Amino acid sequence: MAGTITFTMIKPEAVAAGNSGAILNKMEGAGFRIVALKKIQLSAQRAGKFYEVHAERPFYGELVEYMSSGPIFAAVLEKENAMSDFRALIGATDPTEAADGTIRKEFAESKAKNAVHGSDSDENAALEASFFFSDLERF
Ligand code: FUP
Repeated sequence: MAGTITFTMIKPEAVAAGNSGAILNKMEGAGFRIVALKKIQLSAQRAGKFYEVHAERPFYGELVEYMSSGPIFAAVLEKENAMSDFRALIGATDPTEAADGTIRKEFAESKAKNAVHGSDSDENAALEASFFFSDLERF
């Protein structure tokens, strides 16, 4: 039976540090199937649109600047209970609070530069996946 999907990004600091392969390996090792994957650099405008829900938060400007500062990997992942299992795999937003064995614990630099994104609901996973990928790019 096909699982549900979630959406992830490997963020600029993790890509620049050469951790993309290790992070993707952790995702596949945890049972997530890569449905779509691409390396892309967001413009500030596109990053601002992606994070529009945070527009009123004090960190929004820095978040947009950071997420457009270098290339990222965007991916759609599939697994049973993908969204919630993936949130568990990446760990807390702040790496100092992330559990041992999580991706953010191992790879994140800080709360802002926290290595990976993971969708926070099934609805957002579908919206975020469609922000980056057409149906023709998913296998
Ligand atoms: P998460 O769902 O764990 O990615 O966290 P949020 O949706 O709360 O935040 C989205 C992104 O905003 C985080 F990945 C990093 C950034 N952020 C900050 O820079 N400072 C904060 O205090 C909270 C979030």
